Parts: sequence; structure tokens; C-alpha cells
Amino acid sequence: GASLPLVVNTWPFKEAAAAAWEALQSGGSVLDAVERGCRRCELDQCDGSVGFGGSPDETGETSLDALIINGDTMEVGAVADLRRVKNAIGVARAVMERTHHTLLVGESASAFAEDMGFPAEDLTTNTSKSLYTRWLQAGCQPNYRQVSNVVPDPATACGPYRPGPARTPHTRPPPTDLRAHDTIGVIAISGKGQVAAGTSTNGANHKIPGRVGDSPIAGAGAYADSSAGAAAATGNGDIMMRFLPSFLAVELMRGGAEPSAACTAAIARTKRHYPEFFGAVICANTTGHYGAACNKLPGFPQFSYMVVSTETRGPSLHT
Ligand code: SD4
Repeated sequence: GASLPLVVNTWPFKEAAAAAWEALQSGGSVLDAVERGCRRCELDQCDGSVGFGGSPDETGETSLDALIINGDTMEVGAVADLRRVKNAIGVARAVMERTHHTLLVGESASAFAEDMGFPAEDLTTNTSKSLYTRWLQAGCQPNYRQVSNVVPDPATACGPYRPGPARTPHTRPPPTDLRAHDTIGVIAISGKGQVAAGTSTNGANHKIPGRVGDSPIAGAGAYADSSAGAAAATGNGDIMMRFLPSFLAVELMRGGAEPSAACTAAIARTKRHYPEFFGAVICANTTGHYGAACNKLPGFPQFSYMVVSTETRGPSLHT
């Protein structure tokens, strides 16, 4: 069915869907809905892959990426490689509403966040510590530094990345940690057809410090344009950001494609070059039609997403 207002989010993050919907029901804007939905997952540490305490990098530190887009004004705010601040989506919104910039990164993004009043906190938890310890014990080690004589298991795709000849294309094995792929992406559309979208994630497990995924990149992790619709992506951001799948899905809907066809085409574009990439795209148009597509891979989690509208009367799970 199709009805407005509408909230759609990646993965079975029901509390996030409910929070976004509640924001709309209580008179909030679509931006409020997107922010609240993402914020809920940051607080709940959804699946360990949103918010603090997940995806430790090669030094054991968690860093966060987030993005918010106002599809009415085409204002965008994003943070990438944000450190020591839990509320990444809040900082992204502050970039959008309090600066003339679009994307702030790393320590400088953290300094901005602190100036804006966001508390500085350690993002490490017992969970992220033990993930990191297990990674070290598997023979992995931080970039460039030889800290043990254990031979790394190539299946874990870990460092060290030595200077020398470049790898040949497509030979780097995909990450084997299947749990590491659950960014929240939220799309909200108001009764008047105002569109917003956003994402929040702690990225990829054991990334090289400085690694930024697709989630904070406009058109990659999410996109919104009130003259067409919105989309959000989840999955292997290192691959997906090369194809701007959210932008592509929105542009295809603008051209008249049904949402599910638009998502399927966006996934197909990435598959052309990387048939085994793990990822999914959700999208919705301004009439309240929605859809999703994923690249189904054996052994990877089944993709599902949440939808809330007056028709669904509460968050409903779609696969
Ligand atoms: C990233 N796309 O940083 C994120 C991770 C993710 O589902 O979405 N996982 O690559």
C-alpha cells in the first residue's frame, strides 16, 4: 500500500522506527523523525553496529559516521570518523544547521561537537574491547606495525598493509564478520510530501583508523529530494560508496521507476562489478510507495526493514 506520512528504516530496528514515527505524530518535522530514529539506535547500540562500543578499529577505538539530508532545501550535514562523541546524528544535524559546511571529519569533528555542547565520552565498552582482543589473538595487527610473528589469517582480511606492489583487483577477501553490517538508515516523508533521510553507524570492524564508509556520504549512504523521494543503503560501504546507490535509486524514481525497481537497479549496478558484495537499499517516493532490494548471499544475514504508516499502525517488519 501507500500512505503518508511514512517512515522506513533499514534492519529490524523496531524501536528506532517507533521513535521516528512518534516524532512525526507529535508534530515534529521529517528531520526530527530521522534524527530521533537514528538517535534511538545510537542509544540502544543497535546490533552493536550503531553507536558507541562497536566496530573497534585497528587500535581498538570506535569511531562514528552519520548523515542527515533535508530533501526540501537540499541542506546536508555529516560527520565521519567522529571520536569520543556518542550522538553522531546530533552532530551531523548541527553541521547542517549551524555551519555552512556539509561534512566534518575526525578529531576536528569531535572538537566541533564539543564546542556545540555534545559531551566527550569514551566510546569503548567491554564488548568492543573483547572484539579487539579476539582480533589481535587471531594474528591481526595494526597497520604497518609488526607486533607479533603470528601469520595473519587472510580470511580475516586484516593488516599489516605493507608498502610494496599494489594488490590485484578484487583479490582482497570480503570481511568474514557477518555481524559488522547493520547501519541504521531512516527515510521519513510527511503528509505534505516533505522528505528527509539519514544514517548512523560505527562503520566496519577493525578498519584502518581514518576509514570512512558510505554512510556519511550524500548519495551513497542516503539521499533525499522532496521532488522525487529518498533512499538509504546498508552493507559493505567500501564497495557501495563507489556507486552512489542512494542517489541512483532516487534518480530512477524521479524518472518514474517504482521504488522496489529503483532499489533493485541500484543494487544491480554494484553487482555488475562486485557480484559478491553484501548490501541492501531501501527507498520511498513522495506518494508513499516504498520498496527495498538486497544482494542475497549464502551465509549472510537476511535483509529486513521496518515500515511505519497509518496503514501499518505501528512498525511492521518486511523482508
Ligand atoms: C559502512 N555501510 O560503514 C556501513 C556499514 C553497514 O550494514 O552498513 N553495515 O560500510
